[in-house]
Amino acid sequence: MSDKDTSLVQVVEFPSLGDDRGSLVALEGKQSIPFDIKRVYYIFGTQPGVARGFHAHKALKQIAVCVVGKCRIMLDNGEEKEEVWLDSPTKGLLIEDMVWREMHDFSDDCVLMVLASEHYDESDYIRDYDDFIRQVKS
Ligand code: T46
Repeated sequence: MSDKDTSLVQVVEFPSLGDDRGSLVALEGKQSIPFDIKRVYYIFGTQPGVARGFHAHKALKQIAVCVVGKCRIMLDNGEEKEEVWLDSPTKGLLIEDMVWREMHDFSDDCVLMVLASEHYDESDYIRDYDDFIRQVKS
């Protein structure tokens, strides 16, 4: 599943079902996506110099894909940090729970689509970094 075998950055390569008309990627829950998909959202029109994220989730798995453009994702599990560029519609990043995430360097055209294992729940967010570190260590 992963082309970089570390605990933090887990990249999923989606097969492109292209033909001479162009390309198509199909994402299915519990198949190419390793969970049932309960929610999809996408981030676009990000203003120059803006970074997003800066939180962790207590119990949420997500796959992030830049379907257009690119951005840089930083992941932090409280012990180590890793970065990855999302720069292809065939490249998904699996983000597990209790991982601090930040999204940086959005290209002007970036459309970042995220598939999530749970419905939106603000109480699942840890938005304070010191609080995140405390919860990871406990
Ligand atoms: C994540 C990263 C990768 C909703 O009402 N429903 C939703 O499903 C989402 C995702 C957000 N919202 C509201 C909550 C805020 O008022 O939209 C607003 C912006 O959300 P937030 O500031 O959390 O956005 P990001 O870009 O910092 O983080 C998002 C996701 O929230 C988060 O789960 O992992 O993208």
